[in-house]
Amino acid sequence: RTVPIPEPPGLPLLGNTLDLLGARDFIRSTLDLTRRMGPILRLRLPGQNLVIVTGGDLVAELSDQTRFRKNVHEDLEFLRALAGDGLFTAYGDEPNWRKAHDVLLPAFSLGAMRGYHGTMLDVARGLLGAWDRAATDGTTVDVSADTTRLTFDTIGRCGFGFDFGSFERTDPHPFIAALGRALSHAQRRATYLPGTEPLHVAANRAFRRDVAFMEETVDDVIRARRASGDTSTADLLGRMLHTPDPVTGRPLDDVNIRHQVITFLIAGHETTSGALSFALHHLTKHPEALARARAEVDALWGDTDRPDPEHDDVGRLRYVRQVLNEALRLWPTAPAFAVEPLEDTVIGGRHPVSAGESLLIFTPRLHRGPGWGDNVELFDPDRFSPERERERPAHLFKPFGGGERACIGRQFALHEAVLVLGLLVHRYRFLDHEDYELRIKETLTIKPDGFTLRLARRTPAD
Ligand code: MNH
Repeated sequence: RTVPIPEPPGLPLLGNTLDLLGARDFIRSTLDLTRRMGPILRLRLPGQNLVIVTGGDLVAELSDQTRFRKNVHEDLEFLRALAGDGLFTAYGDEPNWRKAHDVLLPAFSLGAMRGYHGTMLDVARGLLGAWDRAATDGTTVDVSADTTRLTFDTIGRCGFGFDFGSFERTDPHPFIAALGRALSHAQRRATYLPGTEPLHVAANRAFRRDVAFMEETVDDVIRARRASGDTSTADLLGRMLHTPDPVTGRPLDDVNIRHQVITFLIAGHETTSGALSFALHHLTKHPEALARARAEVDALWGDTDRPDPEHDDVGRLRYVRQVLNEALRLWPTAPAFAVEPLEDTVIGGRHPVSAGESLLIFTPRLHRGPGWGDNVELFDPDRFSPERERERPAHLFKPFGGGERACIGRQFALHEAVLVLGLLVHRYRFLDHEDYELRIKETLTIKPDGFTLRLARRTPAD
């Protein structure tokens, strides 16, 4: 006996649009809707029919890779104009996915972080320099803007030897500006009503110009690397240019390499900067957690003015990592990913779903499910203590997606974020000068909107 997936009552024609417009923003309205509706629901929107899954048991079932694979849903489809068959937007059966995955996986292993650590630290010092100036001048810092400068420069330099110099400029680097415009256009295009294309001619032309500019910039970087005769495989670009894929014996082609570079720039910056911003937000509101994070960094670095963290220190910052995990539990910065059944099947023992149908896993609700205990809205890094991690059933925490299409940049993001959060907590007091109340800014990812801080350098007594 099968039963259809529950649907919230909707109005004819408008479907369930009103459910989503009801609350302040998409994340919060989807949080409300999924709390009311339970572990699975179907939403009918104009032109779209969406299954949203948030129950732990169902997510565990959908993690079975013999039955399900990644679904390239509509938002990702629009990104293909920029990122083509790059890792993030490749279809399940595109041959370049496996090829690039095999070539790049070693460059993202835990051990590979040793090679990036020095550059990550150098970029982090750029952020500390900017925040030191703000502390001295008594000006406020825009937390998401500055952490985004940091993550862009880190992926640019570690990935491709390209320096955006974000802390030396007030306006974003032209490439970053073009990428920002292109991403918001791709997003807006998803909401264009059918038949209104003529209204968007200018916007589409500007989009194509931005994409062309980004492609030229990346192609120049690739050409310059080839021309330099440098065949080292120490960074992502070197690896892609000079590692033969084990199956075909040939390296990735140049167009695919361009797609990967753009993919890493897109995937590698907003998510990590959002995670850092949410973590800082929660630390300003939870003095007891901040005190424990401080005790941890002080034990490592004392009150030296210019600590010189080594690679292995990052693994020692266990509580700082728990803080980041807890921030990613409440606000997973890539808040959803989709899978599709390989064949028509029944899920949860009773709901029929079809091959290829998009099943969206909405992680902010998964991460607030009953398996997380009481008071799921409370920021509590002890949820990620080693003992409680061991007890927690698998598949309840998915900020990086799952299966072979899970985030390849996970170790990279965590190494960078733990290092930087540790350094910030060690050096500053965070003055919540506006008594900031969390608002969420949504693009492809989520981040705190309008979150600013005043800073003061810590003194040994703090
Ligand atoms: Mn990342 C895939 C979240 C940092 C590069 N990333 C994913 C997915 C999630 C995700 C979720 C799965 C998407 C899907 O199934 O459709 N990523 C994050 C988060 C952070 C993050 C929360 C930081 C915090 N990601 C990074 C960084 C990089 C990166 C840093 C690169 C340096 N991510 C990727 C790539 C993929 C991906 C590439 C696609 C992998 C694949 O499909 O093979």
